Amino acid sequence: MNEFKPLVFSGVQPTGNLHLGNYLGAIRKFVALQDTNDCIYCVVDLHSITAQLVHEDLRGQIRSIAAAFIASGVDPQKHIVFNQSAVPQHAELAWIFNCVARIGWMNRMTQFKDKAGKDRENASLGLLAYPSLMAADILVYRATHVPVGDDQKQHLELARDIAQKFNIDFQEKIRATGQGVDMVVGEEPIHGYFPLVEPLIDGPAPRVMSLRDGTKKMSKSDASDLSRINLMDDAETIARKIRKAKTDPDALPSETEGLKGRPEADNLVGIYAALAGSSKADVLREFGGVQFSVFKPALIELAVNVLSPITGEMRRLMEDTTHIDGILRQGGERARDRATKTMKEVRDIIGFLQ
Ligand code: AQP
Repeated sequence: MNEFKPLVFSGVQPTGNLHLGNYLGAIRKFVALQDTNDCIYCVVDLHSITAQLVHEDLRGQIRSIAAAFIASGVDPQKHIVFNQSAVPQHAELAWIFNCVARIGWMNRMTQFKDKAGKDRENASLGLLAYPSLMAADILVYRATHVPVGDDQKQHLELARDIAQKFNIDFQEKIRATGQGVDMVVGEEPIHGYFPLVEPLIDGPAPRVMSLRDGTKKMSKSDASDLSRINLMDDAETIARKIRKAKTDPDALPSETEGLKGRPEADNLVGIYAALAGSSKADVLREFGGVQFSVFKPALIELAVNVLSPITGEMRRLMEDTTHIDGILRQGGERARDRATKTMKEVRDIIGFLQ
């Protein structure tokens, strides 16, 4: 093998209502990438128990994420859609990566600091090791590209660090097994087993912000439901949330420069651009100089037009749990075949008895 085969992987946690940030930052990109790439999309249920152990309806949450993927346009026949816990090799590789990664690397993760809060000693060990499992999710398929929102950038850098340390520490053994790829790390040519993943973060809304505070990320766990547009919201709710979205008193600028220091305006323009498939500059060419009282109704119309068909299809899919479960089971089998091959090679590289 001379180079890594391009492969897209990404995942979403079943930890609550999916929102516009998850859709624009991740799921919409999943759909766009599937025409030109081999893709694996995962409901990362093992991650969902890191911050909160007991969930009222975890099965329902898992099904709703899978339904959102499919309702948005992911093709589960051409590509792979499955839930993480169906492929135990994710957890097996995560254990190995726990031994590759350093505690200092994990302690520096801003998501861990945010989620653990002040009482770090009381956070689960799983929450600290979360990025190690995330690296395993991707690398158990030796995936090369990962579409995510901007908040996951640091975790992907850590996945690269883990892959790099594994490749360097085991390089002689990798060469001996004949399963590696010639690659250059820094200036150094090495023979590595895991690719250094490329994050795919671009677009006009890589970090969708809260509708109540333009400096805070739109998030499932925000106490205020008005802060986010959920994928299951009906048209009336979407309209009410956008009408109530925080703004400043000025008209929209004509150029993107004018959005500096105006986080709420920047956010709403970015959302419009992402939903319309255009850019902030295009949106401002159309709406520069207008007041929010004019821009908000246009945004409501666009958001409802884009999201309503997805919401309707999600509802329809979730009524037939046998169908969704069948898709996940079949996807799990296909994913397991690939992950089994990787883990056989990884065990061989490390030197475990097979
Ligand atoms: N606000 C956002 N803007 C753009 N992308 C976002 N993503 C999440 N929030 C935004 C992207 O959605 C994908 C799935 O995220 P996740 O559910 O696995 O984890 P998360 O980032 O922890 O999502 P939340 O909504 O913020 O959940 P809580 O409140 O539980 O922390 C990822 O690609 C993520 O980047």
